[in-house]
Amino acid sequence: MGKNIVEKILADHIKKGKPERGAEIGIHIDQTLTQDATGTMAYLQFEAMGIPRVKTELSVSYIDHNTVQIGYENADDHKYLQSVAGKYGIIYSRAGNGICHQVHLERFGKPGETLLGADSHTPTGGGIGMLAIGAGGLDVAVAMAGGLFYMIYPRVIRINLTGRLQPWVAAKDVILKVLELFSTKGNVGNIFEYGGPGVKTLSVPERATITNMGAECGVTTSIFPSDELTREFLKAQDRESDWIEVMADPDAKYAQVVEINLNDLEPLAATPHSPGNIRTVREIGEIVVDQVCIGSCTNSSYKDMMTVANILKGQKLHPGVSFVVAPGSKQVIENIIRDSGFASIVSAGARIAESACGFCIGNSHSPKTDAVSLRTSNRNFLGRTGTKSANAYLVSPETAAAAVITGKFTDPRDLEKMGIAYPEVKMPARFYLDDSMFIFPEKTEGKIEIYRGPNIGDPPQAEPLRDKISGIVTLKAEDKITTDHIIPAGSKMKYRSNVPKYSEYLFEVIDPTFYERAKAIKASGKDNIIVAGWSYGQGSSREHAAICPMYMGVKAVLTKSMERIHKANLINFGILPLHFKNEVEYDQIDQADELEIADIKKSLEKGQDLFVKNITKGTKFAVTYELSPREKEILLAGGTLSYVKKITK
Ligand code: MIC
Ligand code: SF4
Repeated sequence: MGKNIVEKILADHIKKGKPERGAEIGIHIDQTLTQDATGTMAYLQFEAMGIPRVKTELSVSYIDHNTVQIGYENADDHKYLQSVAGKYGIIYSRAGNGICHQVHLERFGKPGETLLGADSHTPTGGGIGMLAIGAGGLDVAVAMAGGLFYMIYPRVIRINLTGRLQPWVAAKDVILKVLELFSTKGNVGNIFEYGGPGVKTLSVPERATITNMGAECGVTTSIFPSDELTREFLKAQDRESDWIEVMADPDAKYAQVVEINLNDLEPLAATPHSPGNIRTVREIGEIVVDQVCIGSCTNSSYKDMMTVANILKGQKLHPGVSFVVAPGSKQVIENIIRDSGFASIVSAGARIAESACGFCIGNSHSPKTDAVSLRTSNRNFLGRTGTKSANAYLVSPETAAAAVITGKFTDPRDLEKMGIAYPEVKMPARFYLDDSMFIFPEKTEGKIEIYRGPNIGDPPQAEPLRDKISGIVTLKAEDKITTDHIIPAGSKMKYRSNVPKYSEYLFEVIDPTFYERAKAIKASGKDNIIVAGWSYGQGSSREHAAICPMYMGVKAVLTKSMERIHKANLINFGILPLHFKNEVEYDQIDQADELEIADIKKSLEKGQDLFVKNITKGTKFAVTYELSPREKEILLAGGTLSYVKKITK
């Protein structure tokens, strides 16, 4: 029987478990990537494992998130990461070299291999035919130490592309369409595999835009075939020898097949405050726009930048618009300078931001109060821009550029009426290349001292699972609570290496009093328990959304459903992830209720439901869990770090 691409790559990498849908499998990881905001914790944990050198084929440590450097904290973290990279055989990508996913695609991604990244948008690598998966930093640390990565053997959904995108309709509109079809919840355990005759009409960066934002659907990853266009892209990067063909067999089977005719698509936007709220740009109408931000790992490639440059050539920005451009990498900047695109962007009035995450994570360029902000990034969760009252819309570079000129939401197809022709951007046959912003480990010989400034603390340690949880519902939250709600990034992200301080901002965006409540409950000797609706933990891979709750004494999270990476992070840090057996029980719990969950160990061992006694209401109800035997052992050991130490003793 023929195989699809996912089955082929998994077959080459599976080391534990059976290739059966829904089963837990352990796979070998060829490459890893980390970024600085998740990386400090990942490397602190890696250090604690006591392994002398990384065991992967290639590991890269990128500095791209916390590059604002107000105060010493970010710079301390960078120096720490640089010293760790040198000591343990990791390539260090310096601040200024670009956003991890863009740079990794350019310089390191390899078709047919596995990549595990401490960032949820690692699936960008799927654009080049890699099985690229986002995970918490601790899982990435384990992979660097030579351990397997555990995942559910996926359900593979084929997205069959036919036709060709019409002028002014972009790859971003393809993934926004996918988000319209699949939404941001209910896709755990699936992988999107793209195929069909439309694939060959999309360049590698366009494919990468599509796989990047599959993360918003909550799928494990997304992947395109590796074909002649992939070969050309790698050749232009002077990496043709990294190319292999990766194709699905003609008779490959899929759990589901979805058709998208590229001809039929039109410019789309994700409206506030979820990437799943999709409308056409025409439907939205001519809303006045205050800010346009172009960049982020979704849309910051050479092709994106040249498209914007060609649209803006000879144009000036509208007086009402603040316009920010952050090219994705140093390579992108150097190539658009050489091909005269940069001048058009600057001349149009762009504020050029560093090649980094910047505006995307609310780390800079927060818009004004109540602003309408058009962004080419991938997430528009409440407060993520850094301005809680702002309304962020996610659009293509074409739609963003149109608003720069008109000052309002504009279907980019209407630019033709203004005499602006559709820019057909050709991919260069050869990029200008310069790897001098990487520090390769062989150049860091000798004994390297690890640098630890005052911002670097010890990784907090979970405690072994107790048989009884006796606690208070510290927070009852709704559906689709994202990790941006749980622990904000932006200006608070500099505390990533300082868990006690960072914990003060838990749930700040939805409930600024959470921290004080949790502190008081912990001080009273009770446990903290979080209750939430569907799709808890959407979004980022940040394990601080588990570490900080753990630090505050959260022992269980009880939800209607939970997203993959967040659930793994909770387990890694010893927090019990539970589900309502009967959803109506959610309605019968209130914040501040006192709950008791007893006989936990015996029930887990026997695979039986747990029972929650609601002492306040005088009720009792069953809750369930989806935990593999390995995950149960991790919880019993007190988190992954203790578990790894135990099994490698
Ligand atoms: C994000 O886009 O939310 C981030 C910031 O890149 C996160 C990682 C983090 O929180 O450090 C992600 O996507 O995993
Ligand atoms: Fe950086 Fe934004 Fe991409 Fe996250 S989504 S990696 S913050 S650019």
